[in-house]
Amino acid sequence: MASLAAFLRERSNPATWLSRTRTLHLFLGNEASDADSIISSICMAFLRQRAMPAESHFCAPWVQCRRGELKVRAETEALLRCAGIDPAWLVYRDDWQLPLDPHSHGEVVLNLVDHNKLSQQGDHLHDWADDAVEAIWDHHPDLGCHMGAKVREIAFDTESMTGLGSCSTIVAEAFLSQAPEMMAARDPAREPEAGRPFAFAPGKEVALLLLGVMLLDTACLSDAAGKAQPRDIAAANAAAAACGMAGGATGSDARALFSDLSGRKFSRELWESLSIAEAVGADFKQTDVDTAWGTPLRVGYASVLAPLDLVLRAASPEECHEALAHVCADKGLNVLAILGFTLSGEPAVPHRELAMFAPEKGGESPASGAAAASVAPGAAGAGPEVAAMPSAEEILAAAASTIGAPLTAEAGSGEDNAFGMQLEAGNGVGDRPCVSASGHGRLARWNQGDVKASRKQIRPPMDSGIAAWAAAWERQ
Ligand SMILES: [Mn+2]
Repeated sequence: MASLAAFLRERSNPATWLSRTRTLHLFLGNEASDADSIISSICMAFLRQRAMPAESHFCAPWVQCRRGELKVRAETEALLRCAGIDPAWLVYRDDWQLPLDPHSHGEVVLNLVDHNKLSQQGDHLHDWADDAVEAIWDHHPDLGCHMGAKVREIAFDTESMTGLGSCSTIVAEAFLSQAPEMMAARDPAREPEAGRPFAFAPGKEVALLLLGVMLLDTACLSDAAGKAQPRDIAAANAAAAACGMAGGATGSDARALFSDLSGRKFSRELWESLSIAEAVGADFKQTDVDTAWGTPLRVGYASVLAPLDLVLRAASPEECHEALAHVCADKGLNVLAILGFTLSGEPAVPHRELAMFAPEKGGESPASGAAAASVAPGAAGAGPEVAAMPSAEEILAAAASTIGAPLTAEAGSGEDNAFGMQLEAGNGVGDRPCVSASGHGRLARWNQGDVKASRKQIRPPMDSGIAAWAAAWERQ
């Protein structure tokens, strides 16, 4: 069995991917392209290739961020290098194009890892891709798409709104059941290479990669973070054993691995070096919903791992608003939620903040031109008709109400709101109040009492609440 490094090197030139004589199996992580998405899709492609004849089936991971965007994902880069993988060997979203016709070069099928609905973001996926999804391995709420896929393994319980801590857990379980030798103990006969903590027999780097992600996704299996489920703990222990780590996934070796990766991920210097636009793009997802006024409404969700005061720092509240309005114009957003997560102290105590920004001009989504044109005939002779749409104030209020977040200090007890949203006191960026308005838009900020509620929990009620509101909206 070739090593994971050899497997990836062999796939580093995407010009060799398509061939008339075989099926191309692409493995995609989600649009945010975090450590879980990148590592899980790489490892799953490696495992699936093992079960298929190479002459007729070619498995390749396709990383869904741009090549230049990996540097913002410092913990992922470090983890790859620690396992002997050069990030340059990976093929990124901007390195390759999906063929317009999936049958023009032999069959192309898609495998979704760490998400269960193909991304709407960008134009790099063609229409046929929706029907080419063959397998799904995920731990997010099931959006009920790609129902024809042969495999739909989605570890999320909609009743409790909780899923497995990491998609890497599912991948590790698959290795343990299908190729246990690849997750077996490290090779005692080999010395660690320079710069690496352990010596791996070929194929066993997988255990280190998956363990690193499981620890990152569960804050080192911490109870306070509330992410790790028994399956995560079991898989992490198996992976730690494979790496020969003393004390399993909670021993000193694993804790050292976690604190190195987490230190990079939460690095103040890293987040300080990013502009508002770069910070928003570091871990970003979006949803489009249909509206009563015609043009789709686009909601963005950015996860950031630094205090919002740091991420939103600007010379003045107006400059902060201006930068956020630029991001929204760039991405075609009508509202942007920024979810801040930080850890402090030892043992680490988690803290969450939330900001929502609605730009004054609204998003210019790619569809808005066509939709606006379709409204025009009714207004014949009345001059150019601008379709009525809600103001930034209305959109912000609607978005906030979907998660029970108060927009006035009186309502801000935090106790009764969904997710314990408490309107933040007015300090931080200049003298901005917790809800601030400018010519660029409106910004609201909350402290979040429920530290266990991440984007995975907040996005579904926001998506469906905004969709219901937008579909029923009438001009006041
Ligand atoms: Mn994940």
